[in-house]
Amino acid sequence: MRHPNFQLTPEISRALLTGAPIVALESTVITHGLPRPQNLELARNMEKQIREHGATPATIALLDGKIRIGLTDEELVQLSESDATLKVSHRDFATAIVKKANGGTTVAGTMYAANMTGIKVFATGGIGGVHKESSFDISTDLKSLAEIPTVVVCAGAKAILDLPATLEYLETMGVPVVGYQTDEFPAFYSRESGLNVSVRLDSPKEIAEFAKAHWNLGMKTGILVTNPIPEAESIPKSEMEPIIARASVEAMEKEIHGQALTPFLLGRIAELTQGKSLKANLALLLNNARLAAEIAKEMTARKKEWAL
Ligand code: PSU
Ligand code: MN
Repeated sequence: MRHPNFQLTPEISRALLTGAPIVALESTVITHGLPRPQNLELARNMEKQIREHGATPATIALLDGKIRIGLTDEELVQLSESDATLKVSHRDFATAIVKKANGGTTVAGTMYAANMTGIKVFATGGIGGVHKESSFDISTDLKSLAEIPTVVVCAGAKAILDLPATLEYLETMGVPVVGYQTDEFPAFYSRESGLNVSVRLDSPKEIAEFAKAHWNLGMKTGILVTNPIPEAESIPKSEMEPIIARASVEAMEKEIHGQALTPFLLGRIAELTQGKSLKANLALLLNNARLAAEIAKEMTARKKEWAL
């Protein structure tokens, strides 16, 4: 792929040429989602998990205004320590480019860049969605899921969001919501939400076959794969609800809106749970990296059968 604003590492270019499995990783989780030094540790561990499961990781971010597909370890360090990073969703790419800025790409931003490059599988923690207390705050992540044909592996969405409204939006836009070994839409820290997925699939192979069937029909949407947090690190819904409610009220009182809202809520929830939510967050991210690597392997094995 040749584009003046994109820069791929030689490893990713090679993997793309040989049709090897690749998993894209977002970087807003590094720049805005997690505190230091856990952000760097997590970024390294996600890459490691993906390699150990037979795929090539492609962390996507902006450095000096270039859209970078794959980062060196020094660059991961630079990104994780940088203070002046942008949170880059669709409308922010050109800003980062003209200002030669560093930035972490959101789920939406990462889907865009991965798809431009030809990477079809992407692992993240939780997607953005429809916010609760705010009258018209809907994440670009949902629009991207409606428009960009990639498989996004996540642990559902946080209960800081209006989960029923988020699922309604995805239904309206024709986005399949897959439950991996579950019938229930997981709520990030919690395995339960009381809400249903559109289809339950029990293996990476079944997910790859589903993606093939969906896209070979001419569907253009993304596919959201929801992977519940491992039992041992999960926090029950009843324990999270009051904490989330308190953080949301504080955000309203402090008049925090827009791009700043998700990072504020995540930080407050980590404080209020005395780090338990952070531990859960790290565990589910690694769990998603593993599943995404398995799906990428199954998908590359079937590539020739695809109309894409
Ligand atoms: N949800 C999380 N952790 C995160 C994010 C969401 O549990 O770090 C990040 C992701 O990068 C996501 C973005 O794409 O926040 C959504 O932000 P917004 O709601 O401003 O679109
Ligand atoms: Mn928003």
